[in-house]
Amino acid sequence: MATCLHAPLALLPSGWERDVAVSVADDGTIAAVHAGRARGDAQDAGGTLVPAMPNLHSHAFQRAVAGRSGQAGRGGEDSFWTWRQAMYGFVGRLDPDACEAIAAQAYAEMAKAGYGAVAEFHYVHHDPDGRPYADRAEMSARVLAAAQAAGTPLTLLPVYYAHGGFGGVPPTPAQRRFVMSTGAFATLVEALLPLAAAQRAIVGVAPHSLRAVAPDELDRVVAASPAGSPVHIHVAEQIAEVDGCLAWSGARPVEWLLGHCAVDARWCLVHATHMEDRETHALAASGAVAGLAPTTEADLGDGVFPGVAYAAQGGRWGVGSDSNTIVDPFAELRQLEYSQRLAHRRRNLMHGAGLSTGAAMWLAAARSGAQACGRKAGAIEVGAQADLVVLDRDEAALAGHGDTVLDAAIFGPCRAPVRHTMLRGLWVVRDGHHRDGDRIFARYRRTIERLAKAEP
Ligand code: NGQ
Ligand code: ZN
Repeated sequence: MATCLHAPLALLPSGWERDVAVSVADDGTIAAVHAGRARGDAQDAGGTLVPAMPNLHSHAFQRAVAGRSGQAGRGGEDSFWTWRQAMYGFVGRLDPDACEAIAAQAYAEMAKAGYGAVAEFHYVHHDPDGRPYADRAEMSARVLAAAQAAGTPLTLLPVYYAHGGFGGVPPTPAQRRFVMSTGAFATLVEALLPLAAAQRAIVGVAPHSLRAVAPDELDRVVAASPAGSPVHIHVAEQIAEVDGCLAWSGARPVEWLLGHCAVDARWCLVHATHMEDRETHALAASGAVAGLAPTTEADLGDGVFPGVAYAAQGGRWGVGSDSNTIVDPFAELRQLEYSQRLAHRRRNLMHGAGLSTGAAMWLAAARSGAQACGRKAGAIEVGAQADLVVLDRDEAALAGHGDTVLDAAIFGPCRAPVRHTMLRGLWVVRDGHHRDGDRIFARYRRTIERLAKAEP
């Protein structure tokens, strides 16, 4: 049955509007939006309405590694690369059941935190010995089942991974669970299409990185993508990666990618942290989305994305929870803006015309995040998926705020700004509780305790 919601304040593509009525059709899309309407017999939304934030980059299984990488490596030397070793250690113990349980917990947490659709960059395909499961799509099917359980609109990005470094370096034993031929990859993509369609999930492709994928493979992986679907790739996250790319090709990673692939609006370049001005300009002009994961990038010591220069060129960007060490779109936006403030020694840098920084960032990230997920979503407008967040009007940090409510939620003393979340027209989170959160958490707890016991 169609729903009509009414909110005293809502963030529409045009900015803040008062007394907004939103009709949601049975198919989970927005059928009508009207500002300046009396409530009538519409349902009271329960607070300010904003679009749910598409999460453009997740490795759901890494949720189980959160809080387990707090010890510096030997000699006090710790980095992205030692964290990766620790993370691979966990990969070695991940079985299909755990994959599903952990992903469901991560997706339920995302909905509670205000995320809508999720793009899952999924690369653990095989068993711990690197042998394909009897069903080659086993692990992908577990990710789909987790999204189904959590009510998450999923964009599944099976990852192609082949090498341990630039120039076709062979993969390490720890990477053998990720590796397959381009032929097997194309078969996997085909096999996923009907599974995904059954729950209205989208299938794209993800060549892991220029480190892990050779140029001819990159072409074949993109050719294997369903027409018009998203193409995501990690790029220029670490200085060692930039140096490795220069040594291999004479070009920087973003420069190489833009020079060798027809990068357009289908593409999402994840991280793109290290760019020179000409790369920043060229990426902005391509129409691709820069997939930022500011809290993960901070956690891993990646560097600072050139946000000010990129936004000045009209570059599109969105955010993702990536390692799921933090699952909170408000925190991602805060980290992004603060990184720019620290670098430029100024304030309110990721701003937008006529809106406060919080609202401008939310709108920009939601729109481009939806593009990266390959969905019509991320905006309260007719035809978009009804992925909506109701901010908590009983949260002290938000009290008394109108047009500044997102600034209070992002930059203020607020831990839990989200009250309700609607995904594809259904209330998945009510009063901070996920509709299936107890069952999902019970399974997660059993799983994580089992895996912790098995820790070497
Ligand atoms: C990943 N994560 O694939 O999970 C990567 C680490 C790599 C981030 N880059 C592995 N944040 O890039 O080689
Ligand atoms: Zn990633």
